[in-house]
Amino acid sequence: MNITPWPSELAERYRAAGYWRGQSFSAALREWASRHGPRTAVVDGNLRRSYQDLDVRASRFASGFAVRGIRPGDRVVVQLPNTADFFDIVFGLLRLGAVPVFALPAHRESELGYFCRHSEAVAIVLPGTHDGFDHRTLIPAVRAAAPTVRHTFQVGEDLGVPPEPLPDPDPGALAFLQLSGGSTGLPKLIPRTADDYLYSVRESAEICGLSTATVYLCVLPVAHNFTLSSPGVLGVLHAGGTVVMCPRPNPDTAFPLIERERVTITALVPPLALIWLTAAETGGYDLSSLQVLQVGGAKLTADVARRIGPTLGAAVQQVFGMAEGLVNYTRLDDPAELVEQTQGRPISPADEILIVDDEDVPVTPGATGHLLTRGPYTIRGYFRADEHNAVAFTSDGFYRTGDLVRQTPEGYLVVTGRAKDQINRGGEKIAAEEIENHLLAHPAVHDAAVVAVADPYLGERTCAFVTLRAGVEGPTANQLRSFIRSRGLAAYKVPDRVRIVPAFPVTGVGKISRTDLRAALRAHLAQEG
Ligand code: OOB
Repeated sequence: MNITPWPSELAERYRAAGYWRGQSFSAALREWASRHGPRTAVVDGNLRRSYQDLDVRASRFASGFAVRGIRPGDRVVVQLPNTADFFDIVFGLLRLGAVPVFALPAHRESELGYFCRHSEAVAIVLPGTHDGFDHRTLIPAVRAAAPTVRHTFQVGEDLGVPPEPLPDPDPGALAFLQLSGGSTGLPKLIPRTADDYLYSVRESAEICGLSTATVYLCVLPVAHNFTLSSPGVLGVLHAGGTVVMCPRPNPDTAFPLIERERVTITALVPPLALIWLTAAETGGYDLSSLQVLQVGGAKLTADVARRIGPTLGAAVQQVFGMAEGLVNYTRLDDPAELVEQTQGRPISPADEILIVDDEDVPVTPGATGHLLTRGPYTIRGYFRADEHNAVAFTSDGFYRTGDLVRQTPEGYLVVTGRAKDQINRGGEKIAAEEIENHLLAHPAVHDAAVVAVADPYLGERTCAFVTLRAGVEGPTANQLRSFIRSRGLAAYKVPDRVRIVPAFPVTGVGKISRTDLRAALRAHLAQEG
């Protein structure tokens, strides 16, 4: 089974309420093209593609993948930078009924090999050289890790062929796999269906006031859930607006695009919002078209939220979402207090929110607790992860987000912390255990614990505590960082600091859990100031 189904009675209710429309991505694209045909859908440098173009190219790419032996249901790992190619490849695969697995451009052989192996992918689509790195060099390692991979395709290759008619994919079936931030050793794959995903896309577009006048700058990696669907590029296409692809997130790249294309809305993580604020203060570009700045992925402080309006001339919208489903938005007409001090409220009246204590008992209203959720676009289980699903979901199907929140009397959520062993490095998620396992692979390392350190700019950075084996020539902290880098993983996962200690600074006796160990080390760091 590729997806954990919703209970049939609930599924019926979601259909009856019009949340699930029984429309595939392929059919959605066809509908958008018939409604908005000649309008500009995507801008990438000097390239402009109409809705009609996207639809025609999706059919050509779908058939192109088919003649190369990709079949409906086959998984294809895609690593796509922010270019117009994204739409050809992803809509091509979706039209065929093949299943994209959305890797991020920062991923390297360690992650890509794992995604291919775990999803039993038959193909991988990689960029050539992107941001100074030649992704083709990853191919041998990926193939060695995942013998199912029969084809490698390069972004920018014209894979299109004259289209053949194809059967419409099942809107209730697995459409694609997103990545979880993860808190255990290996990232989990998140199975999404057209039914559930397109519901969140339509509602998000509505909540964010998108229309044919919308011009969205795609700054964060396009395959991330925020950029793809909250409301993201799919929300914009649903509304008939224009997506402008931004190849790099820095102001020097983004600001001229905002000025030239008269961008109305964009989405950033908090550290980027800070960089943009600083750059905007020095002026130089006309950013007056910008109406909404969405900020999400990590906690935005009220102070920064307050600076956005006056400096960028845009309304701020907080977005607290997760690739597993649930997305919360502050609304565009909310009072300043809610917009600055909360992370919004859910998309749907059918989103169920539970805030519970350590024993899964609901806390008193307004108190802080663990956020659990289920609803019409929140998954019921990760892809092929039975053991993990048993702990990540309650027996009645609530997803344990790992976030600590409280709810205001208005029903808005305030994120106050996190119970999961994850570092949120400016929106980029790092599972402590994944990095610990890489450190433990070093022959001189006896034990390792990775924790978050507060950081004024990124919110959090990573610190790895390491003890070495007795009697071996020990590596230095820098050598350990190089070792991690040599393991072939995304650069943002390399620990910002490595501290070699004689023993873990844990008081008390007896065996302690890794969670407790990490907590003790965090406390130790906090004490040092
Ligand atoms: C988004 O999705 P993911 O899957 O990369 O990460 C989800 C996690 C949440 O569980 C939470 O821990 C954290 O990221 N998070 C926030 C936040 N938004 C996400 N923590 C505090 N404040 C926020 N505003 O990050 C994501 C997906 C869709 C839309 C927006 C973000």
